[in-house]
This record gives sequence, C-alpha cells and structure tokens, in this order.
Amino acid sequence: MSEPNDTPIDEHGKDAQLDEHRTDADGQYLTTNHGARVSHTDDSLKAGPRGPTLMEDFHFREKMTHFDHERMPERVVHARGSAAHGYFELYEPLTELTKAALFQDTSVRTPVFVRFSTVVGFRGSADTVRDVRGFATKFYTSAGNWDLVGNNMPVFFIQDGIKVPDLVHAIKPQPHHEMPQASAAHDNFWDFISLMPESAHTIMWVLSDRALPRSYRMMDGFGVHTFRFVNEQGKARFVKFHWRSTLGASSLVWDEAQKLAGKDPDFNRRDLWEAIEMGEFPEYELGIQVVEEEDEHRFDFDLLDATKVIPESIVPVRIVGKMTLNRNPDNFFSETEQVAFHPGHVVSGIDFTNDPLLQGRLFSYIDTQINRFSSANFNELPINRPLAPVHNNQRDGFMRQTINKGSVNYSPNSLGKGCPMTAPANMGGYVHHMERVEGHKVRERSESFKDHFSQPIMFWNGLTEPERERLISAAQFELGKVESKEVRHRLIHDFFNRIDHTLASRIATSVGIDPPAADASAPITAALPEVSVDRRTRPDSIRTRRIAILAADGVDVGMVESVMAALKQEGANAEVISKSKGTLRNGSRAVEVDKSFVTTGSVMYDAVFVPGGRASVDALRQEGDARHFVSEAFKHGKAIGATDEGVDLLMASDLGGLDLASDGESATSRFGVVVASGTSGGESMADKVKGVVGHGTDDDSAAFTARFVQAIAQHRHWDREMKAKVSA
Ligand code: HDE
Repeated sequence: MSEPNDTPIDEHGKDAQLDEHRTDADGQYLTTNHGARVSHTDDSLKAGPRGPTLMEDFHFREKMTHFDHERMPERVVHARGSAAHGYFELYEPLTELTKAALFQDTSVRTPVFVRFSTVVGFRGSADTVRDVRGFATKFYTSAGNWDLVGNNMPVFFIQDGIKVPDLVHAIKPQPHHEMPQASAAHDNFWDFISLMPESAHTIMWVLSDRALPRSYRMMDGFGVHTFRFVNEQGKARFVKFHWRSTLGASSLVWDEAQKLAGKDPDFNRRDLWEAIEMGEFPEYELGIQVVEEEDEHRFDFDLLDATKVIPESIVPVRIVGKMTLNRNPDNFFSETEQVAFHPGHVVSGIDFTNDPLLQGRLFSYIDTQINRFSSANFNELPINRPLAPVHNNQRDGFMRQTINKGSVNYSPNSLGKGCPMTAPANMGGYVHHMERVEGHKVRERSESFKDHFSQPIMFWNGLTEPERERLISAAQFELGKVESKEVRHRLIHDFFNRIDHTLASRIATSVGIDPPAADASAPITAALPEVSVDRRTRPDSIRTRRIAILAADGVDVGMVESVMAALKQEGANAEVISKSKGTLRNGSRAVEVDKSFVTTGSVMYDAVFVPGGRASVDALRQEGDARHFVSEAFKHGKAIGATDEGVDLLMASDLGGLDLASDGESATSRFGVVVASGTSGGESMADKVKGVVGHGTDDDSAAFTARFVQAIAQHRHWDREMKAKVSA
C-alpha cells in the first residue's frame, strides 16, 4: 500500500516523469503518427504530375487533418501566458500550522510549474498591457498536486463569483466590433466599474505601477483569498499567501509599455525565457499571514471579502520558504498551454473558507478545463500528472490513457478486496474542515462586505508622490478613452471622489468633466505603505539589467570594452547598438554591433551609455534614432551614462534644450561634472538630472562605472525634473 508521504519527491521528480514523454527527432527518420517511415513529404500523391490528388494518400490526409486540429480553445481569461519549471524549498517546518506534506520537511525540494499571464488579451496579444497578471503555481507534492492560482495583486474586482461573467464580458473587447484588444480602456468596462463600488480597491491597483511589471521576475504574487491551514490535530487557522520576488518589484512606465507592445510584444515572455537560459533563476519567497479562528471578527473588514487586504501593520507577513524557477519548458503547447490549474486542487492540510469568490472559482475551473480539453482526462497529460500515485474508479472518456487493470471499477467492492481503499485522516485522507455553518438560504451580500472605499483611500495614502502622479495619468488615459460623458461623470463624482478629491479633480480636468466638490466626510489617514512599488525593497544590484551602448565607427573601443566588462562583472547585459549591424572600427581596434536602431529601441533597455570617440559621437549626433534613444531613456527615468565626447550626444538630444545649467557652464561640463567634480554647481545639476552620469577629466573610468552601476540599480529616477519637457 502506498502512503501519501512515501512518494519520493525531489526537485527532479517532475523532470524525470516528463522524460517518459519527451521525444527528440535528432538523427531519426520521418514517420507517420503510427511509426511507418515516410519517403516523401513535399508533394501529395497524384494521378500524374498535373493530375488530381488521390484519396489514397494517407500521409497527406493524416498530416492535414492533424494540422486542422492543432488548436484548442484559448483560456477565456488569462489566455496569454508564459511558464517555467522549478522547485520550492521550505525555510522552517510549519507542522504546528498545517499537516500539508510540502510544509513539513526543509530537506525536500518540491517540484513546481508556474504560469504567469495577462488577463484580458487574446493569446497573441502583447505582454506589456495595463492589466492584472496571473501568477499560478502547481506544486507536485508527495501528497498530490496543490495549485495556488493567484495574481500579482492581492485583491479582486468583485466579491461574489456570480459576477465573473459580467466582469469578464465588460472588460473583454466590446462584442459588436471586438475592440480594443487587451485593454480595459473602453466604455463597457468603465460603465460596469462606475456601477460597482466594490471594485474600487482593485481599480487602484490596476491604475498603479503594479499593472506594468518590468519583468515577471520582478513582480510579487498573492493568493488573494483567505484560505485555511489545518494541522494534524485538526486545528484550523486562516491564512493568506504572498509571493515576494527576491529581485524586488520594478515597473515600466505607460509610454514605454505602449511602445514595447509594438517593438517587442513578447517583452515579459522573452525576459523570463532568457533569464532562465542564462542561469539567472527567478526566485520568490513564500510569505504567510496567519489569523487565529477566534480572531475572525476582530478586523474592520471581513476576511472572506476578496476586495480587502489584511494590512501588514496588523498581521505581518512571515516568510516561510522560497521558489526558484530554473528550467524553461521544452514545448510551449504541451506544457504552458496544456497546464490546467484549479483552486480546488488542494492537499490535506490546506482548506477553503466561505469567501464567495473562492467558492465560485471552485466550480468554474474544472468546468473550463473540460471545455478547453474536450475531455475529463486532462489530468493525465504529462504536465498535469501528479507525482503522487493516482488510483480511483474514474474511467473512460476522450483520450483516456491509463489502462486500468482488473474487473472492478466501483466502491464499495469485495471482489477487488475493497481497493482502491479510502484513507483515514491519519493516513493522509482529505477531511474537510468541520466548520459549523447555518443560515437562511438568501441571495444577499453580508453587511460586513459593504465598506468599499476605506482600503482604496489607504492604498492612495500608501503611494509615493511620483506614484500618485503616474496613477493620475493612468486614470486620465483610461477615462479619456471613454466616450460616454455620463459614465465619465459618474466615475469622477461618485467613484474617484470618494477616494481622493485631488485625484478626482485632476482626472476631471483632463477628461472634460466639471470637478466635483470635496467629500465632506472625515478623512481616513491610515495608509498601506506595502502597496507601493517605490517603497518595496530592491537589492542594490544590476543583475540581468540590460544596457544599450550607442556607438559608431571611431568609438573609443577601450572605453566600450572596459565599461562592458565592468557591467558584465555586475551581472548585467550590455549590447552595442549602431545604425547597422557589422563591425565598428577605430584604427586597429574593433567592436561588434549587437543590434541596429532598426530592430531595437531604448524601451528595450534599462539604461544607456554613450562612450566617447569624436567620429563616433559626430556620426550619432546626425542620427535621429540615436538622439531619440537618449531623449526617450531620459523621459522614462532611466540611468544615462556618457564619457568624454559622448556627452555631446546627450546635448544634441532633447536634453540639450533643457535648462540644466543655469550657471552657464559649457556643454561638456554640464554633464561631465554632474557627479564627478563634487562642486556645488555639479551637485545642483546632479539633483536636476538624477541618473545622468557624466565622466569628466578629473575622473577615471572605474569611478565612472561605479556611479553608473549605482544609478542603474535604482531602476528609475522618478524625481528627475523636466522629463515631461522631453518630446520623445
Ligand atoms: Fe480565475 N479563471 N476566475 N481568478 N484565474 C481562470 O481558468 C474565474 C480569479 C486566475 O495560468 C480560468 O483555466 C472565476 C481570482 C489565474 O492557466 C477560469 C473567478 C484570481 C488564471 C477562471 C476568477 C484568479 C485564471 C480561465 C471568480 C486570483 C490563469 C482559464 C469567481 C486569485 C491560470 C482557466 C493559468 C484562470 C475563472 C477569479 C486567477 C475561467 C469564475 C480571484 C492566475 O476558470
């Protein structure tokens, strides 16, 4: 008999299981699906070279039929995603909280498969749209699969699962012309929201930087609902799950995100893939907030309400383990597309609460998988198969693969010696937490769910000033796309004005609505500082950051090489960009171009470096693309470094027109001394142009790169003045 925890689990377990299904055509003959070798696959079988194709051509028919059926329905939401394999390790046993097998032993590495996604866009849509991101993890534990199907925001738009069809209909493209793609900026969505005050908290998250992650590797995750942990003694506690990226959280800016959607629609997917290929494995720490059952009603919100967070000032997040993603899938369709998550895939020790949103999901996910796979046997696909053994009396159906032996397929039975037998709780059998429930059958919302605006206000209070500015711009964009004046008016007067008067008035002015009067109710001053991306701790590192080096013939090759080496030493990737690909020369020295202006843009990099070399800089100054590259990077708050004549390209860009040097310094010294000289003029300029690093004569290249690295590690220089004046 197999016991739940005697399945040997290690981080390679799932990989080994997948091995049985992997196939490699290297050195093999082409065959039909049935193994017969094929001699010719470029022409169909015809009666004469110009004659009709013959029915007899079984190879043609098999090839074409398979092709005709190569698609399955895409997910109704979260259609676009990217995934990776990895493992989860525990920092300390959680035995006193839960009997779940994966939370017992710190020496076990539980295999995982994680799929990140956007919600609204179709499968072929762009990655960098403003949207919630899915963060779904399948743990292949020794006691069966546990799916933690979360998002990168800790709250949701609605409180009851029955509203999901309405929400999704409202947010997807409008049904009459199927526009816009992958965007909530349209009348239907905002009409719905204006009538759904419960969405206010999630709307604040969606308008914030959290909706534009720089990378899936630099994004946090949340289980959203309150779940239950149950220990061996049957004691239950409430638990909320958090994923914290060890790289911290970093976001794009909206202008950049929109441009990236055209220049590289796969931006987040490519970033995840390339990082893993390079051995830069994304890591996320698992955090838990635990609440005793007797404290259920101690908060001024309801733990069952998925539009609320538990403020970390009240219940701190305890970090209990870490997940590392270290392997890309072998095949996108077989793994990323065919993985099937379901919040109802739980293991003993993890239980549900009566959160009505969670309860709705427990129905929806299994239903949607049966639709996607046209089969109840999706659990048998390699990516979905648990490592724990599966034995039950479920049989048959489309594409059944298991060959169940024996004549007995019912329970109870005596002919099969009672097998497969049920497991009591002490043998790992799942026993639902015996929560006492009683009440009248009603279609009602609990009174305790009805405070919709306190936490959105606390969210607003938790943001930094630059984050508020960006949120206001985001709302101005979204509402600016709404044609119905009535909807815009309702949103500003009855929705945003209940969160913050300045926020509502600033949106109003931008979208042609009369500003509302200030809400007379007493202000809420409490804040949720944990919502802020700017305040989120980030390692002082530039690992995996991408730096563009702008160069042309005559470039200072020595400087390119030394800066590149220094950046590489810090774990960053630097690429040389020029008008065209090929080799750049300076006397006997040469450097290869990685990308041309035609195929790339500043939005694909975290920072820009312009080395000296008179001929190189003079050529770049004549290039609109080069000047635009610098201006745009400046506008997006990125670190910009220039050495020697390189400063002249900065001056030829839009930065040259900024009134940066009111003290009348020369063009070169305006940047060259920004942080190099330490003079008071230099310091005040450094203040104005945060993150622009120059290199003057009194400076050496090691000192320059040290300052440049430090500027890149800050991710963005939000407080940079005058960026709005840059016309990129
Ligand atoms: Fe989902 N959701 N959802 N959702 N969801 C789906 O399942 C649904 C909700 C989430 O990478 C669907 O396989 C309902 C909250 C993720 O494969 C579908 C309700 C959260 C993914 C579905 C919600 C999520 C999905 C579509 C309200 C965060 C992608 C395809 C009751 C905690 C998983 C599919 C992947 C996918 C229904 C609300 C996260 C239709 C009914 C809240 C990450 O079943």
